[in-house]
Amino acid sequence: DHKFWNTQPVLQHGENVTEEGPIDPAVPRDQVQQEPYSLPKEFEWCEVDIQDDKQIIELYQLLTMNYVEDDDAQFRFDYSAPFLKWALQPPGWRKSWHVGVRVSSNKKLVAFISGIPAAVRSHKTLHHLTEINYLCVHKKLRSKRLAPVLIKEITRRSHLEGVFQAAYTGGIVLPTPIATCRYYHRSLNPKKLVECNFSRVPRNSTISAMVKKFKVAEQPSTPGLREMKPEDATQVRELLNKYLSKFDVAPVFETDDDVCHWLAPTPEVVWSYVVEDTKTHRITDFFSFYTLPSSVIGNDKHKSLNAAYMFYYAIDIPEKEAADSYDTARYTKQRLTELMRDALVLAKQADFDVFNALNLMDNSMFIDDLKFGPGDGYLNYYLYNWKCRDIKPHKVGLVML
Ligand code: NHW
Ligand code: EN5
Repeated sequence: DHKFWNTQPVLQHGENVTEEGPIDPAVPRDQVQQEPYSLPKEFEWCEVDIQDDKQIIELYQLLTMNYVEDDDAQFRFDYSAPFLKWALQPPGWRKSWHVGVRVSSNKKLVAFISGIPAAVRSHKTLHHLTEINYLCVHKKLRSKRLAPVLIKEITRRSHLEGVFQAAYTGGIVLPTPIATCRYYHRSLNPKKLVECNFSRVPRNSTISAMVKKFKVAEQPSTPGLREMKPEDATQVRELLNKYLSKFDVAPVFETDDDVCHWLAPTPEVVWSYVVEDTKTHRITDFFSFYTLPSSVIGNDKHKSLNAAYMFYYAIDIPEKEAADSYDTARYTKQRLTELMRDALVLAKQADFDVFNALNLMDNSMFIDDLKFGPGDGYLNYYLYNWKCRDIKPHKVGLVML
């Protein structure tokens, strides 16, 4: 029983979806509650101005010490300040959706929630919705029902902007996931992963056998592979939107600006590559991954694990393969496996310790061949105020940071 979630416009446990659509109707702006929700008296609301160096560091420190951990509290996500600036300021971002809570007496930042605007399609409906992320309450203030107040406040601020749907993901199960994906991990630095207790040496193996098993090539092998440039945005947008159209939930990149923001390389944040056909100079393939280190909790030797996460990718299916669904699948598996093999090489060159991916999109086609193994974490996908049928992991085309 969920005292808070029971009151919210989300699919309740056991409810069937007969028709997709909103749960609550949209409300005109002048009928939206104009005052912020009340906080317990020792706290006050603030907008975190992440363009201000002092405030982005306060947010970074709150999250570094208090954000998501794995089930055994061995690792904690350590989103960098440049990453947070990128993640929270896409085209159309709003300062009023970077919501903080401070202690009134000393102004210490103790809680946060954010929204960013996004165009996301579920089945046949295109939503201009809010993507919610970075919900965090300081460890010392847990279980005091602050999270529901943060959620209601970002909902109110979303309604004020005329947005009545949201998308969010989480490790925990709430009412009610539209999809559940599993994390997979590909070791790049097995020795360090073992020293951090991220992975173990199997009983029938040794460290040196593992080092050998997870070696990758020195250089990528796909002809025409190069870093993406902002000038590639138009072609990447077309290629990616077309590829994403086959999934049941996926973003729509509506402008070249969106593509430049999310998918052009950003140092230390996002890594993006294209394959330019050596003859026609057309872009035929694209892939990207992002940097998200984790703090290693209570380890004497290692303080941080440097992880790359698979982000968006797309391949062009040549006409002769596209004519037949069997040939399409075979081509996709082959082409993707070779591209992702190169992604691993590039990630290794950039000194990542591990390459992570979820079993969404077409990732299952290369996960085994490229020696990814299942992790102990799952990621649940949610839509707020929208009834939506269950979606299988391989039909999920949305990646949230
Ligand atoms: S998921 C990562 C969330 N953050 C963390 O896990 C960081 C570490 N944990 C914490 O900081 C990515 C705290 O434990 C948090 C909860 C703050 C998580 N989502 O204050 P109370 C996101 O950011 C419910 C949703 O006492 P707490 C996505 C819980 O079920 N609800 O707990 C965020 C319970 O309700 P119930 C969550 O431990 C999406 C109530 O909160 C939740 O001190 C947000 C307990 O509150 C979670 N991850 O603080 C929803 N974790 O009904 C957006 C707990 O079961 C919805 N709860 O009694 C859409 C809004 C926009 C709509 C626009 C139209
Ligand atoms: C919203 N955008 O559980 C974010 N990570 O598997 C919130 N496990 O790293 C969503 N427990 O399996 C948060 N090693 C959900 C994820 C929370 C973080 C999380 C998991 C994902 C993880 C590692 C470490 C486990 C430590 C003990 C794990 C095994 C790797 C091994 C490599 C070799 C092949 C077999 C698997």
